[in-house]
Amino acid sequence: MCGQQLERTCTVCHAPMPKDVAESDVICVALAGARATGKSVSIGVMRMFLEKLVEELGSSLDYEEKYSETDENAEYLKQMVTGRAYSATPPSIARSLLYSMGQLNGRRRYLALRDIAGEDLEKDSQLNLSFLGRADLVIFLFDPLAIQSIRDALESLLPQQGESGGEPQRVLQTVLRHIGTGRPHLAICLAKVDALQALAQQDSPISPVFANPGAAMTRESPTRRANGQVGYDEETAQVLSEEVRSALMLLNGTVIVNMIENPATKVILPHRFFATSALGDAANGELLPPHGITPFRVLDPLMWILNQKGVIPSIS
Ligand SMILES: Nc1nc2c(ncn2[C@@H]2O[C@H](COP(=O)(O)OP(=O)(O)OP(=O)(O)O)[C@@H](O)[C@H]2O)c(=O)[nH]1
Ligand SMILES: [Mg+2]
Repeated sequence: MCGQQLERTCTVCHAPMPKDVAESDVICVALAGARATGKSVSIGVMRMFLEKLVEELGSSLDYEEKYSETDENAEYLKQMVTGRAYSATPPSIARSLLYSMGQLNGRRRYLALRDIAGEDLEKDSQLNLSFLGRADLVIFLFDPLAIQSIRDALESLLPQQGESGGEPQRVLQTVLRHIGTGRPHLAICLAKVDALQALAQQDSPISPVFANPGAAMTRESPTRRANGQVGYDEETAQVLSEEVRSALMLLNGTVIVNMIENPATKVILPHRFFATSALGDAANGELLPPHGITPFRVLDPLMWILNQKGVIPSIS
């Protein structure tokens, strides 16, 4: 015995972990997608909403700086205050962020997030991404602004947008390869949906979808029971998933749907389609939208996994 205090570490990457991690429920969520699909912005915005949610559930959300690889304040939250968007996530790290959610529904809970740089998924990176197979949830972001016809239709409606990332189906292929024989839940998000909502009044094949006021994709998610208690609305989530699946197919995303519903491995992961917007409006170059951010359904994928893990009850 050397007398030194031993620290618990991950057996794969040797990162330090909290002492009570073995007795706790750690919910692991990885964000994946091509460059500039909005992964890092989503993490910053989700954090603000999660804080409120955990508070309403009777606990508190705390950032575990000691067990995270990044300065959350500087990299994920400062943009909300300064009005400046993030720069691209540097490759070769896949930053991990750990949050304590305290005691929720009778158990100590942690949330671990991994922010993968799109660059690492677009090229053949040497980075060990095996955690994708061990994650509880992989959120895959699909950027409609990367589709040239959508970008052209929105040209006069949006400020100049930055360069878009690589082909989503190739990135998804890489993600599925790293998932391997793992069985994470898979959330396929039609991100930056504010841009598509802006198309409602235009002459585009996708316009009727967003001009329909009855569509779940144009409404915020209900997160409460009649008695005011927080909950997950399974029925609406399923309707939304079907709507997004159809919209993806209209956006030439049939290959994406096929890769998930009829994978080469024959193993269909538990999956669901989502529509999210972290900013609620287009950023203007480096600056965030002038009226501030107005996120839309950004917490839906996390609500799904929190419901699946028994942290929040179902509404319907
Ligand atoms: N219209 C719109 N634009 C968004 C939204 N979220 C992010 N963006 C834009 O997308 C850009 C890229 O966002 P990031 O979060 O840095 O993208 P990323 O996926 O982390 O990119 P990498 O780190 O390069 O992989 C931002 O600078 C914003 O301009 C959104 O909800 N709506
Ligand atoms: Mg990023």
